[in-house]
Amino acid sequence: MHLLLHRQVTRPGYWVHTGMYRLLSHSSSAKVVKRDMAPFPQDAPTVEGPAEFSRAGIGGFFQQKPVLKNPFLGDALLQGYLRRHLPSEAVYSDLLVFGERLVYEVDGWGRECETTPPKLVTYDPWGCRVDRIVTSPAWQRMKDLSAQEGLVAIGYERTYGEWSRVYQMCKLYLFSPSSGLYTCPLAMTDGAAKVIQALGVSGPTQEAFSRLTSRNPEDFWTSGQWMTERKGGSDVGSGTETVALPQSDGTYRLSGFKWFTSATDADMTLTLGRVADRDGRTTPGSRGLSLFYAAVRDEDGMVQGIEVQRLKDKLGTRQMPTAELLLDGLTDADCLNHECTGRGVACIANMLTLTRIHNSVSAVSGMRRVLQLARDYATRRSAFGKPLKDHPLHMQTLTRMEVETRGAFLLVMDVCRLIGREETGHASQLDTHLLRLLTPVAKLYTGKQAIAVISEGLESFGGQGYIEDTGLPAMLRDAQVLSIWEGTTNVLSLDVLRCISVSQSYFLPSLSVAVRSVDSALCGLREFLQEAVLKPPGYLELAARDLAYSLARIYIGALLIDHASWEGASQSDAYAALRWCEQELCPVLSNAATGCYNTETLPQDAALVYEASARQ
Ligand code: UCC
Repeated sequence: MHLLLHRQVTRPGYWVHTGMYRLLSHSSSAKVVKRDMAPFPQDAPTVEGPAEFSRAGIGGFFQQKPVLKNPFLGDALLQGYLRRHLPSEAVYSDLLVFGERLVYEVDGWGRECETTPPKLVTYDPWGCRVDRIVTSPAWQRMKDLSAQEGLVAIGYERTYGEWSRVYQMCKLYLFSPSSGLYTCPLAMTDGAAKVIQALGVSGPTQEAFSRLTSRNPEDFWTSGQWMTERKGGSDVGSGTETVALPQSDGTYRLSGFKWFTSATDADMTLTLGRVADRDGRTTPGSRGLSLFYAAVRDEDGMVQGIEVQRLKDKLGTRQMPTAELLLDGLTDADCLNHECTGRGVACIANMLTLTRIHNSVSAVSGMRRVLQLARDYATRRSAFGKPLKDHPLHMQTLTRMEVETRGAFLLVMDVCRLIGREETGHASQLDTHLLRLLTPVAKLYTGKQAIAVISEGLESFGGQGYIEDTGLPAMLRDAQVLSIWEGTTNVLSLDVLRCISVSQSYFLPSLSVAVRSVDSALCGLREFLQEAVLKPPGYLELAARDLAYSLARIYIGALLIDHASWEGASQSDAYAALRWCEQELCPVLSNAATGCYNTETLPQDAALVYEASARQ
């Protein structure tokens, strides 16, 4: 029977399947399969193999998979941006070599991090509580690589002055999609180093700072950022229950429950708590919060004064441990804002700025990676008689993704440029205000863009984009967190609103160089703001998200035009600017015209959402 269904005919290197395959495929001719094996010598005798072990009639066609190529070489905008702003041979060759390393070494580790997620070992075999978080070998290799490649250090060595942050973030942008989410601990590590540097490197934080910024894997530390407690992660002022009890040696003992702690295998952390007075009383709200530093592990890597309650079961970011921690008298915590207790939120704000920038870099890098794979695939996959790349509708979709990605890249790099200027003392007052304003704008906008672009990217692989072991679905799962952690879209929209009320007069004139569509959107934005301040309280809050989107689109439009006007720009740069400006740049104005920010409709909104809920 088998022989009938599956007859093998020899020819060097080829097997011919007939019978069952023909029945299943309604094909009139036998299919030829190129076997992945050394060809038989021409004169080899024909040997009939055991048919039950030969391959079933699975047909002759196998789709070629998308191939990851050097992501630096494949990124025209990144190269153009560096040629324009940081034309350094050393930077070019570092990124080129790093790009090769990513393809041939690191990308596989990233996959291993995904397929070997961390585990919590609560007890040792003898019943002792150990709370050990076991991560994959690949995750540990990522830590060593991060130190060697200077992924945090570059931002502090400042070899390229005000452009050092751009250099660092370009490298992280290449790394991120292959990093198995190791960019998360790096974001917090970078943020912690910046907080420590801003507050003054001294005492216990001296060693921490040098370890966080080290290029030596033996010395390198990562940091956590424990801000979220059970009462919530957005309203930190009222959600933080952690109490800090002063000790006679000047340190503090922390007691509380941290609900989300990312990359919990970190060596140290920054966290918020309320200093208790002699009677154990604390000050409520934001004013009662102080900032603490703690090295969380002993020399054997064991946590001290902490119980790891459990690891979170997450939609994505499964590569890294996210834990619930009971701070059960975490000892030796140092208060970093002794002189000004109650300034905890303001003191940790530097960390928020940097992690939000890292978040934006990760968002744009995910967009770029899915595009690089999708465009490669479009050359390998044929449908309806021609490669996908020759189908105009498919190409239109990729073009739209490309325009989104270019816009996001320029926005994010501009924020990196601004932080570089601020850190090296080159920032004007306008730069400082723009940095404060654009950080949440970039984070909220690129977080949402990444989800949309990566989702579209998956679709460009057809059903294969939905298949787990292609590695593609993990990209979408991991993107979903980008709009949530480090401030949700709405929380950041409200932050943008806070910044505008401070810096409005500095922001608007800075875009006056943009072309007509950007100009008219800018006029629309000005008009909206002028009218909005006359509206009843609550109006601007309802408009906050659309306002932030309008700022992002207008600013990106101006950046694309600016980049396209550079003498080294390509035709594609100009085309990207044109395509970007085709969309509605100021949605807040047109939505305002519909009356959708009027607070009178709030009761109807609630009635709509809760209709029938009372009957449940
Ligand atoms: O921890 C998390 C996950 C870690 C993983 C990190 C990886 C990320 C990248 C990965 C890449 C792959 S998620 C949890 C993170 N939590 C948040 O992001 C908090 C979200 N909530 C907010 O941002 C809120 O707006 C709060 C907490 C800042 C609001 O608190 P308050 O107490 O109401 O704050 P105020 O009163 O608005 O501000 C208090 C002070 C003010 O300073 P002064 O008093 O001088 O005016 C503010 O100007 O803090 C200042 N401030 C800021 N300064 C507040 N926010 C900022 C800011 N963003 N930048 C500068």
